[in-house]
Amino acid sequence: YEQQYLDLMQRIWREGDERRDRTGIGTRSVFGASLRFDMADGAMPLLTTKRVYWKTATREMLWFLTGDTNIRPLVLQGVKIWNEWPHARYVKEAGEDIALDEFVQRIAEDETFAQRWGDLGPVYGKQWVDWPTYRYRKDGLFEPGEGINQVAEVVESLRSNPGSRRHIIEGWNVAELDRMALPPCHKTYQFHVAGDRLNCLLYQRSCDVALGLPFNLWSAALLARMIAQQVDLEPGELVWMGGDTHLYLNHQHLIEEQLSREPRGHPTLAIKRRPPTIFDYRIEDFEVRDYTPQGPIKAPVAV
Ligand code: THF
Repeated sequence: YEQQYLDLMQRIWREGDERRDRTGIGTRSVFGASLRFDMADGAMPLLTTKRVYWKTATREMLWFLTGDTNIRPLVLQGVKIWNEWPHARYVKEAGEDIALDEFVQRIAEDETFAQRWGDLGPVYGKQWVDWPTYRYRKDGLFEPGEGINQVAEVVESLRSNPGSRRHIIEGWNVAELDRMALPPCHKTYQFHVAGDRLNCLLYQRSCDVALGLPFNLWSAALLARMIAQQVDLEPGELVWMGGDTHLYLNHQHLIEEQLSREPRGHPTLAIKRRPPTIFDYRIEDFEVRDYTPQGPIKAPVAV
């Protein structure tokens, strides 16, 4: 399976069309790509051709499930992957040109500052567990309704109506895109029951293949594993589909290094406890086995 990832990387680098992107860095890109991975027997799509920080990605997933959209809980756990966006906003809106490290330290130390500047807007967590609704009144005006917990509803629908074709968690709330630091990339998750197995399909509108995709694949498989455990199904297939699937031009060293390496072994994930609900998992519940990756390859994230 990892070969599919490396083949995709190679194809984009060789044949992708070069285009300027929102960040100004430039990418090579293909439109429309897919990967399939069988999660039977605990297997996980965790790359071995570079070290992937699966605990970081897992902490991010657990943070999504809390519904939080402020980076502070991540910062306090040493997770840095969302820091660039609030920092860029702070520099722009507060007009104070402070270094990223210093900004992050203020987020950690000053809760009031974090509330003001650490929020990403109504991104994944908010839409997943508290999608806002409204109700029309008799006078034609509308008032706020109760938020929808899509994750809880999918768990419930998988139990009560496994054959449904509507087991969907959607991040793309059209009405709120303009308040998000970044509109969702991994925007749609669909689940599907086949016999005693739970399949998961992730559709991602835009994909940073070198930095983001290793995380996105792990996270989607992790979510599928947690949900499968909650609804007493075996892990099935993970299907990944990408829209604009790209490599940033400043990731050349990463790409060349990674393409020179061979995949090595088949890591698995053990979940050591069965928490009472999908919202009760903790980082200690997860143990990765047989993971002997090659070294990490650092590269800058495009903001
Ligand atoms: N924007 C861009 N340009 N790329 C992305 O991958 C991306 N994301 C999220 C939102 N916007 C994005 C943020 N997720 C890393 C990993 C995931 C990210 C952002 C950054 C990253 O730098 N990973 C490094 C270091 C990991 C670490 O220090 O823990 C790595 O080597 O993997 C994709 O959803």
